[in-house]
Amino acid sequence: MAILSVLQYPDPLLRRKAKPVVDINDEIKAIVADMYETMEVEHGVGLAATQVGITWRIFVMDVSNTRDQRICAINPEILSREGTQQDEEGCLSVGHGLGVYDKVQRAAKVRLRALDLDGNVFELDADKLMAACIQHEVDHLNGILFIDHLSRLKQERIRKKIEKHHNRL
Ligand code: GNR
Ligand code: NI
Repeated sequence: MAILSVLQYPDPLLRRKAKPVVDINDEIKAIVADMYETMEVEHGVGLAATQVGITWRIFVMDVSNTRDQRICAINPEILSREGTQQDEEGCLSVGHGLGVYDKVQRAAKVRLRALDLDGNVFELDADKLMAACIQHEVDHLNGILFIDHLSRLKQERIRKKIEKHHNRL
């Protein structure tokens, strides 16, 4: 197992669209194990393969306080969305550690369909943080970041904050 480095905005690799997994082989299983480990050490509630430079449609998630309810979603699809919610989001790839977070409007409830590590299809109804996380991770697999959902002004402020941090010395 290994801890993977998490790409940071504005890395163009974060804009790639991930490809469907065709065979859940040992390589894919090893990637997922590394993604779980990376999500854990970075204290994220979710992590998409795109964030660690891998362009397969895979995300991992654990929204529990006990950190013992891991979910791996391969080739995830959001089957339905219902209602709206607006909650604070942050991203391990956007100004990690700089206090970059903002409210994002998302569907309040989603139904997810994906493959698990054994290649079995599962469906999951989610709300609250889990619903936000699923939408955030599926966005990553399509090259979309949470800041894309914010106003231009807010995006510009975040971009400047991160740029300043990169130029610190
Ligand atoms: O750790 C994370 N917290 C979070 C909070 C609200 C909605 C989505 C998330 S996901 C984020 C980790 C991350 O960057 N995943 O891609
Ligand atoms: Ni993210």
